[in-house]
Amino acid sequence: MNGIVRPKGYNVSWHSNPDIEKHHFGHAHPMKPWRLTLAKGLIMSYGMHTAMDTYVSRMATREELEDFHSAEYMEYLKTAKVALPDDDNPKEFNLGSSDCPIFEGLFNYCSMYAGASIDAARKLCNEEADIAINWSGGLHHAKKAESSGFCYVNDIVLAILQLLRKHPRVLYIDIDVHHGDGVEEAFWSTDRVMTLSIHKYDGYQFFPGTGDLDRTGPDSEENPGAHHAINVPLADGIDDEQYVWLFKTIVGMCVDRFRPTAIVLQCGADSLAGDRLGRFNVQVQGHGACVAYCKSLNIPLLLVGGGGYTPRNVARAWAHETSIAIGCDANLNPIIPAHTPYRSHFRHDTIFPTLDQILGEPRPNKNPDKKIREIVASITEQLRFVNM
Ligand code: ZLS
Ligand code: CA
Ligand code: ZN
Repeated sequence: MNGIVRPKGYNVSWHSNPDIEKHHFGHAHPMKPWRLTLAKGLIMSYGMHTAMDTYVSRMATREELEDFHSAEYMEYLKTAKVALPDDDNPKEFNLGSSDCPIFEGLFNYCSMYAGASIDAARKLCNEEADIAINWSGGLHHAKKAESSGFCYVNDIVLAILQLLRKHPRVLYIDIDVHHGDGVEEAFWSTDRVMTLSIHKYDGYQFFPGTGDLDRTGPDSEENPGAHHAINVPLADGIDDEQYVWLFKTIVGMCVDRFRPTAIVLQCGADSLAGDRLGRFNVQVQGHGACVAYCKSLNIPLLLVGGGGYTPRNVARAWAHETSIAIGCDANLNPIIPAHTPYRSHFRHDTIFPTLDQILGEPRPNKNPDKKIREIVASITEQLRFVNM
């Protein structure tokens, strides 16, 4: 069991539901809810569940979903019939495209991952948890009345709306390799939520094609949301050293200026090296260092999942990040326990697979240090316009 002990006076709540993991987007689709089963197996084989308050998440109600989504879209999502995806002929609300297929149990799947994020946020509001975790959430592209990029219901927006009932200011941070456009757009016009997304950006080709440095919120005198959207566009191959330095520098500046009373961190694991859809060279250590930095701020923290398309590495990252949340990361034996379910999936690399070593073709780093410093300079300037 690696001697996992429950941290004294510090509560971590873990929200999951095995029913979520059983859904299938379709044979060739990169999004595999089964990666959550792999992550859960790893977390439990280390005994980490014994150090957290664990909850089987419930389905969000229609009323809760309609806190953000339109009633028409939710009705359509609930009644949509399974059909072959058709990209050339986009359906209503973008449902039924190859990115967002209609599959068996779709509405239950969405209600469950949303219910988990809402409950996790409520644990933070009630001060029953210091950190709340929902690895099945983090579906940041969904819009009020549109599915987009494998996301149908925006659980992050719903969770932030819960946090705003109690918290004056929420900082949203998104380390998925894709731009967190749905969350940014939802809070575009308020100064109570600051959104920060770090992502691959190349103008228009890489999905969703938004998130340039100068996209900072609607710039008008009357709009309180101006300057509250922060975007960090990066090129392929960024490594741990640059990524973690950027993360700490920019998050540090945002916290100093905005003084959030709660933080939501979307931990999309497609920013890891070797991801099937990603382009970065971030390691499990670097990805986890972002979580550790947020924890060190001692502000109520909601951790959600997101992308991640090489399941064994997604499981590694989220298990490692769970260990950081409960504070046992330094004591874990890096060799994956022999009794871990599906252990053979981790053995692509070595006979003794470890939690932190991932195999991935190193991608050439196309991010000169000068560019990284220019990004920080530009955001420093932007933050001067945020009222303290
Ligand atoms: O952030 O790039 C696109 C849109 C297209 C190209 C792909 N075709 C199929 C549809 C039209 C312009 N979509 C992206 C979406 C990425 C969403 C990331 C979600 C998140 O990580 C949060 C959860 C995209 N990239 C790769 C694919 N789609 C993709 C790759 C392979 C396949 C199989 C299934 C489906 C069709 C063949 C598909 C999509
Ligand atoms: Ca991102
Ligand atoms: Zn992504």
